[in-house]
Amino acid sequence: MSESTHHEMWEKLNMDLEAHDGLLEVLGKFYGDIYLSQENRLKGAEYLDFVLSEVHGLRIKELQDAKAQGRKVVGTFCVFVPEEITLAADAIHVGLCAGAEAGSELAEQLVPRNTCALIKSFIGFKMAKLCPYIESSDMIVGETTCDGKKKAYEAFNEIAPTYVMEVPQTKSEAARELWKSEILRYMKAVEELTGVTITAEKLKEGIRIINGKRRALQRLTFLRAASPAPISGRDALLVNQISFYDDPVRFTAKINELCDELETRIETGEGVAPANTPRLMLSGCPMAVPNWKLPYVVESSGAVIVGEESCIGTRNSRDLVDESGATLEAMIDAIADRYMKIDCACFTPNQERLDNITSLAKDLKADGVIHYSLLFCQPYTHESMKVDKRLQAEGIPMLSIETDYSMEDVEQLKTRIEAFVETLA
Ligand code: BJ8
Repeated sequence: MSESTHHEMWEKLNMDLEAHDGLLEVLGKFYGDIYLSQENRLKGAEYLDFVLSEVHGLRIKELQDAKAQGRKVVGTFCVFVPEEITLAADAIHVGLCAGAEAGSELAEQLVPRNTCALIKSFIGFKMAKLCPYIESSDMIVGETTCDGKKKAYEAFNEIAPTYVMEVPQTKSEAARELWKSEILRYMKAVEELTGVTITAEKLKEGIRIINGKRRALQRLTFLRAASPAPISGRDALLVNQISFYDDPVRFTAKINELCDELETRIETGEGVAPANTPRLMLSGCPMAVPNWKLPYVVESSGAVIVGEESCIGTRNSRDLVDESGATLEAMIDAIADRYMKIDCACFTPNQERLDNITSLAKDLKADGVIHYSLLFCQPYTHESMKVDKRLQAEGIPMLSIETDYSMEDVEQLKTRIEAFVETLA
């Protein structure tokens, strides 16, 4: 498909073509510097490169073609929105979180300056007409997680109608009931949107597909325990990022192929860095495309990343939906139970996150953890202190980083990370 056909499509989506061309140019260069410069990349990374190069092109064309055939697109910002339900209504589920600064100044007309970069980014992308996913969405779903997002959706609703799911803040029985009722409400809304009635058969299939996707991601996580590290943290993050955009069945097949290749590498002792390279795990806020800053800095500072404890990482793949339920009711219960296990820092208390981080760091044989919070993110900045305390008690060193999407602090981050890595070597 030619660039000019893409342009026609973007124009129909009412995007700002000039600004968007500028964005793609910067991104292309950024991707080249961060990804294509890597050595010993897997053959399966060609799929990642292709999907990313066409993330605003062929994938959007696929969405438009599906829409022309009557299917609907649901855009989301949080791993709490159950993809199984979206799929059961024959709709397509995509992530809308953004990881670039573009449009952030415009976003400050709607949300305060001291709002995290992730929120400013999705609002900015909409206001600057830069995101073909937002423009392709027939339904945009927000959620009551952190205060920043809750209030942002009220403002966002003025420029893009947003349906909001009420995510509870605790893990009590009452909270679980509330969450189940929210899943049912979402189910009804998606049925109304699509005109499709969700049957037990359709939901079972949705659960099977999304469990398949999560199993492939779990397999990748597990293989990264090998030494030397068989895949870079940058590429593994990209796999997790792409999981929010690509067709889930195609994605699952490709990631399983990539894992086959990883297994062969592990057998032959091949890796992306020597076996004695310090192994770091990232933990904290999600890193949306194209937020590759921290992984790049870490892996340019003499370390290799072996895991991501975040929603664009293990928090989204760790738990599966129980597939044994035969009735619609049993499946909804299984979905509610699975999603209530998400250990987002918006919950109080959130002890299980500390347990999960500790066991993941041990499983992946991480020498240390970098806790990553976006500036102005209360929940994760707060929990970084608890994570630090817990990891200290376990004898796992931790470095806490607070940053945003700008490149201004790259040198400063590099200095801190290099010093941390030296203590681990
Ligand atoms: S389940 S982590 S995807 S809410 S960085 S916007 S928390 S101020 S992203 Fe998240 Fe769902 Fe939780 Fe996961 Fe607020 Fe923090 Fe910004 Fe954040």
